[in-house]
Amino acid sequence: MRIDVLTLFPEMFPPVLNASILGRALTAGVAEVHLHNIRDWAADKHSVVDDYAYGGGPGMVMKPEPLAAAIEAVRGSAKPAGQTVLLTPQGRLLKQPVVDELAVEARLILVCGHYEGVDERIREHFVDDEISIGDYVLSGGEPAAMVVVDAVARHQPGVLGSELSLEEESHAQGLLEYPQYTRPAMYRDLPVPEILLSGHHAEIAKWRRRQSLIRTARRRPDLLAKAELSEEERRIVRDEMAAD
Ligand code: 4G3
Repeated sequence: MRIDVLTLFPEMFPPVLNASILGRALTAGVAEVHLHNIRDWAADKHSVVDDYAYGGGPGMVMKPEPLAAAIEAVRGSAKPAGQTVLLTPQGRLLKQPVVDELAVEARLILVCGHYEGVDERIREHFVDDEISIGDYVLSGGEPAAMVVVDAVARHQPGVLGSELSLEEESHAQGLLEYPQYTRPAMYRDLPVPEILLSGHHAEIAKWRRRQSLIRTARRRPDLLAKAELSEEERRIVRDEMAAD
């Protein structure tokens, strides 16, 4: 997969992209991220990329010409063009199914907005999709683009964990993860749950499933509406919700 990022701040990306599992995946060539400075497509000698809003009001708006030129140039540089996605608080919310959808593309172009936003004509005529990573406003779309790169890269074959089936990843089933422990078995006066030390794999799987259900019922009851649960699992959830 190839991801092109259009941004006014390309220097924000390498420290994040080169770190951790994501960094290893990109170094291994599992995916390529190409960074482009939108300012390079500004036409005037001062490289102006923003301007006042028509109709007045506070804040600046990103001008259409540099953005359009950047998108067209980057689209032309490889085939197939792939989806052009604007990161914006007004986009559809990024959830695992949206990640899964983006992850199968051969190419993605991520556009990071700044100032008070992007000229509406860019949204309408140069962008295929608008995505928000959550209901809050950032000073720029860059952190949101990094979230998309990370989430999408995790799905590429060869990335640690990408071979886990949807069966195994509890979030894919609409549940929260069960609690995890590692050594030591006793930390200060805090023991690891005995079942996990027992070696009874079937019992451990049952315990984990139950913990996922309890945790989801407590923290994210909204997720349970879509989760596929057995009658026994529904009972566990009901009991947990009743126990206040
Ligand atoms: C306004 C994305 C602001 C319009 C971007 C871009 C939050 C998110 C911006 C626009 C952002 C998010 C830049 N803030 N929740 N700020 O994904 O197109």
